[in-house]
Amino acid sequence: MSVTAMGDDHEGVEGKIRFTDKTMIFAEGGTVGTTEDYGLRVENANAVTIYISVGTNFVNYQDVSGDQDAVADSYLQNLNGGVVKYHTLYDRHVAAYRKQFGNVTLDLGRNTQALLPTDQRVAQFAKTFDPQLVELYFQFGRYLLISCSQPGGQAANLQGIWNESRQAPWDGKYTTNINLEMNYWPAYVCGIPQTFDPFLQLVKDCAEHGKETAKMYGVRGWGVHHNTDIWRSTGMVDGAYNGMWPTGSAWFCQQIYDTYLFNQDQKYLEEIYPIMRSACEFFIDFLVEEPVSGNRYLVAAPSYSPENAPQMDPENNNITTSFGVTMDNQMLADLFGNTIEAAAMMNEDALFIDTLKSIKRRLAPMKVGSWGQLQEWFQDWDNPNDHHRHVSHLWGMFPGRQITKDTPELFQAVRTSLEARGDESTGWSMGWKVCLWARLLDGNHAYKLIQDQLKPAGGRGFGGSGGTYNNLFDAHPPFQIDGNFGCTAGIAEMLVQSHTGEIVLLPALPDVWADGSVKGLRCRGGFIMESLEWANGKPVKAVFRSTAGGLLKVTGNGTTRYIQTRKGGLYTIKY
Ligand code: FUC
Repeated sequence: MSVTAMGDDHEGVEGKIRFTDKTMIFAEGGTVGTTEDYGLRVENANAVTIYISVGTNFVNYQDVSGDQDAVADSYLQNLNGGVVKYHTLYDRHVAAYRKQFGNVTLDLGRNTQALLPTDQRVAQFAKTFDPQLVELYFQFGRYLLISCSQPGGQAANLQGIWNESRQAPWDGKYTTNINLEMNYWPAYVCGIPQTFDPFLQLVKDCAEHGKETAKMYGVRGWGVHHNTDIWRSTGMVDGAYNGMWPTGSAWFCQQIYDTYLFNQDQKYLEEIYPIMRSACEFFIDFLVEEPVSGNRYLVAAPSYSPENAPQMDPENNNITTSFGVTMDNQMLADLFGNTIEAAAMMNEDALFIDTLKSIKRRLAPMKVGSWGQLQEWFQDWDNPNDHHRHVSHLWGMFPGRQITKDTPELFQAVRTSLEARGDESTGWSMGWKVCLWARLLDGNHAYKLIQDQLKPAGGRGFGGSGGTYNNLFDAHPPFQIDGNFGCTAGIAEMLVQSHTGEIVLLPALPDVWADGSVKGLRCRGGFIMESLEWANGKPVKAVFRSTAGGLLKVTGNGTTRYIQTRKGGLYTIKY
């Protein structure tokens, strides 16, 4: 049976997607027939296997000339007229899945809570210790990313592949001022690098399409604003309040370069370098001198601190557009810094490297404000009672790497800002805060955030408190998958960190996880942590595989070890 349908028109634009659903039925014994109202009738069968295949005319963001029928047919052809049985397909699927899932294990202990149904465990988690639920949630996050992001497919959007309605919240798109990037935080550290590919493809497409956006501003390079979609839109959407944020490309570049730090793959670097170079060209032309400080810092303007507004004027707090906001300054420092690093490895022209360096020197620095907070805006406008879900100005600590314990004043300022912001928020905001508290090296507070996130959500629709649904899906609310991924990455970040040029074991271990083990997490420098065991809150043994050679520097239990590694070598450290 075959049904063909069309995508809806949207905001006055004609729907262009066609899709065909072909359903094939194999009955063992009995008969298969049709009914007058276009249904199927199976009678007297012992067993029925139903195969559903869906094809669309989507080829890529510029091409919808595909043949939806042929695509749907091609999947059914794999059945070879029913010769290939369900069990064979199922076994193939399980084997392909296990290959990706099986290389990471986490053991934080287990108690009788693990015997309860999941809804009760979520309801009790904040008050009753249930270490296995964290392991389950962590592995569920890996499962979800494997399931919704595979090479050749689309990147995980706001609902992953689990949107249930034709009009998904926020159109089921990609919000680039946090949500899309958060989806990919676990990809490398949690040992599922292949899931990163669709994101990379999205970045490549935006780097191409975003040249139009650059032209709109009259500058070179490419740009993207706070949102994109399957059509790779890069211009401003949703008006100035949400959309006037021209720095999305800087975040994309942070994430694709961070991936290089993990995989150390020169071919990959060659692939991404032109994207980073071109993003820099955009900002070389786009940045302007700010008129306030007297230092003529180069800033992005107009822009804003994602979706927040300074609250110094309660009558007028919906005015957001600004310049030189902290997140932009951090992302630009990161972009230019990383591109300088990459440029040296790519034998880039010296003049271009000098230009990058001279721009980087003129970017606005981070500032500690009047109540000890890290300023969110260029001016000291932060309100200590502001509990906004976005913590954009803390980007320099996570996912960025500019604020560490080696910058103690800024480190403390992040803490002050985060304490004022409060813990409970939307699902994704709590996931981000798990990562931030891990980078603040405060395992107990990171764990408190996991408790906040793993509590029953307020409801299914908009509004209510963020948390987790009974099936362990994250709740903004409504359902939004990013919080699952943010928290999953945060759990890994509590166990190992590698953003400062060394690998730090158990940097943010909460007291309650005194004993445990983890296998398969990945570290920058091309190292796979084949295993880490700890007892009484201290590492006992760690085993690393080097995939690229080079110096392995590992800090654990108060000591630092240096090991010269060779590609493929296995190194054991005992404490
Ligand atoms: C941004 C966030 C919202 C939500 C939406 C999809 O606009 O500020 O909280 O996650 O993206």
